[in-house]
Amino acid sequence: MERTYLMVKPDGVQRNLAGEIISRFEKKGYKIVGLKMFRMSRELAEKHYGEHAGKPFFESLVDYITSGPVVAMVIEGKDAVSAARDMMGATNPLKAAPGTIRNSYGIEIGRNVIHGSDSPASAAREISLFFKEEEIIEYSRDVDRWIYE
Ligand code: IDP
Ligand code: MG
Repeated sequence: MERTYLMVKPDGVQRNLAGEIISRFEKKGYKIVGLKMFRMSRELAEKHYGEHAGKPFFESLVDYITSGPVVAMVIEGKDAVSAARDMMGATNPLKAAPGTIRNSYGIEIGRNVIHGSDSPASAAREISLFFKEEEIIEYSRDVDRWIYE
């Protein structure tokens, strides 16, 4: 079992898509083990997107991600990192495969509705950046035997 960090970005929250997006991961069968809403500070945003520092879109990316509240979650399940990336679709919503979250709800790369960790290492880093240990809830679900064989 693997965990990944997902975040409905400020445009997704403003457009009332948070519930819809959370629901996709719930319905697939992933277990939500952390969930909260907060507004990111510039300091945290610059840390989170550190790999993009210096790129032409960096300042507007930080403006965007700090422009309003985000809904952050940690989900757990088989191959959660890569499966969630597939469910999100390509970074540019116009290039994202039909049916993916970014294809369904976005048009522009700078308003692409959701963030998801791109590797298990990024997931570990991002989960610890945004969640305290006690905010991650360990629990079992009876339904798991109907999701996993
Ligand atoms: P990802 O979110 O699919 O992992 P990254 O390349 O890590 O994509 O970029 C992080 C975020 O930065 C993207 O989700 C998007 O919001 C923004 N971004 C990436 N490339 C561009 C660009 O060329 N113009 C504007 N924003 C961009
Ligand atoms: Mg990325």
